[in-house]
Amino acid sequence: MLAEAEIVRRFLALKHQVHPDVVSYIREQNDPALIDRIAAGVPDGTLVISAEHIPGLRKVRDGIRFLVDPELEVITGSAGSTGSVTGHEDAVHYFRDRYNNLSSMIRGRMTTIPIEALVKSPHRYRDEECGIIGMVADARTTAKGHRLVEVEDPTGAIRVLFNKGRDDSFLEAERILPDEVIGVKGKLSGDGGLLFAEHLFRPDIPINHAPFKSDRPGKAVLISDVHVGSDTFLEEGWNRFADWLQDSDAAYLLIAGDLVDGIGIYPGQENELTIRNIYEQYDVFAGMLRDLPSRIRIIAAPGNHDAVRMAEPQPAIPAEFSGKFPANCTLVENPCLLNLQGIRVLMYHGRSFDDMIGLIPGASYERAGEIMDEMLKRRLLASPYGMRTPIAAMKSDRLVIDPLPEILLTGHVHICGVTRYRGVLGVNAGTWQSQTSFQKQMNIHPTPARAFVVDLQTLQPEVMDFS
Ligand code: D5M
Ligand code: FE
Ligand code: ZN
Repeated sequence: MLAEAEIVRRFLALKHQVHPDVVSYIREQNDPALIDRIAAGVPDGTLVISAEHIPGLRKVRDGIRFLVDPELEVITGSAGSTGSVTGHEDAVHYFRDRYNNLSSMIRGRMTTIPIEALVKSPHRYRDEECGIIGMVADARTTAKGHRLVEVEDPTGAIRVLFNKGRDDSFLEAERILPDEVIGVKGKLSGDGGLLFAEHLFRPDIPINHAPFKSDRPGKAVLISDVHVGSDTFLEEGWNRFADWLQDSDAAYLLIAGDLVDGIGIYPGQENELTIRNIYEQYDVFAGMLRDLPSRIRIIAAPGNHDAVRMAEPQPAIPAEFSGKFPANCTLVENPCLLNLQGIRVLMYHGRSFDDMIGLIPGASYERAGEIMDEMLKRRLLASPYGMRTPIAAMKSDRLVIDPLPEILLTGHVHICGVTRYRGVLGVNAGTWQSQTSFQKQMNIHPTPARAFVVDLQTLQPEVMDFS
């Protein structure tokens, strides 16, 4: 397989710069002749060769949307859809489901061998390039700075070494997270105990993915983390937002969790609450929603401050708390997949940011967009199991990103972020709460009182500042 640097060099020799997507495509195709074929077809004046210059690779839109209700459909995560979580056995189903879903996204792009075959008869594979797909059981950096990853498929387990000195995939290997599913191509050690990695595959988004765009006008407003009841909730900013909504042409308002501040969420919270009763917090929030134009369809999910179980998927806010919510508000689970006139929106509160920011070198709360890219590459909203993000091991893995949405909406970090990764728009919608004492300690500087407006015909976001 050609090294990344070699592919870049060959394009440079032909006086072209090249996008990393194209480099990884050529490596996956394992077809060096593709370089000349691509270069031959590039129009004059092209600065950087991108996926659209690959001959024969057409943009594919996973097109037709069948809509029961053409205005609003909850595809997954409607209230009450979360099944029961029972005992230990479901963890096995859960991980099998995650593996099946994610491995099938990689399988078409590489030839693979069951791990058991490699481990049991290494002599048969010693001199060839071997491919495996497995879930990451453990990932660590060795004393010499290499990356050692234990990978499991349904047949067995093997250790994979990413050499820091030679391999192009090393930078990506540093970002390998527990419980994500990866493909690896490499060479087996003499005794079969170790696979020396040459290329890392992730489920990822196809480079020719084209998002769906609505055929009729429609705008969605995206917000998160309202935190009603907290003494740092920004009522004035919210009122300016509510006034603005009166005259806006928005058809939808999506709220990605932490609707209220809750009670007993962190030690000493009672000293930072203006409303100390959870029912009253939801009633006040309900009143705020009732004051918004009733023509707007509101969709609201819970977050880690809301009065439902922490483990994800989190159930919708129950009737006990939502009695006074207006009729134009639909309560959904966290996460949920919505369909707004053909545009799929994956809404996830974002508890897993805490885990991913801790594990990914260089990641920061200030750049939530980069973490959303990492979620999309892994096709997982939350990768590690058993860390800060509690996950309910159900029969199927609702944290797998499938099908692809047009928009990924998150919150939780309280700092706005926007990204566009292979056609998917990622928005972290920020918060309506100014800096809390906890965030001061953590050195987190929120960007409060903002709302994002997305035009569903163009998928262009616009940020509105009500602070
Ligand atoms: O989260 C508000 C902010 O605080 C968000 O930026 C994440 C951060 N946060 C929340 N919990 C933790 C923990 N346990 N460690 C580090 N950072 C955290 P909210 O969910 O609104 O409280
Ligand atoms: Fe929050
Ligand atoms: Zn939160």
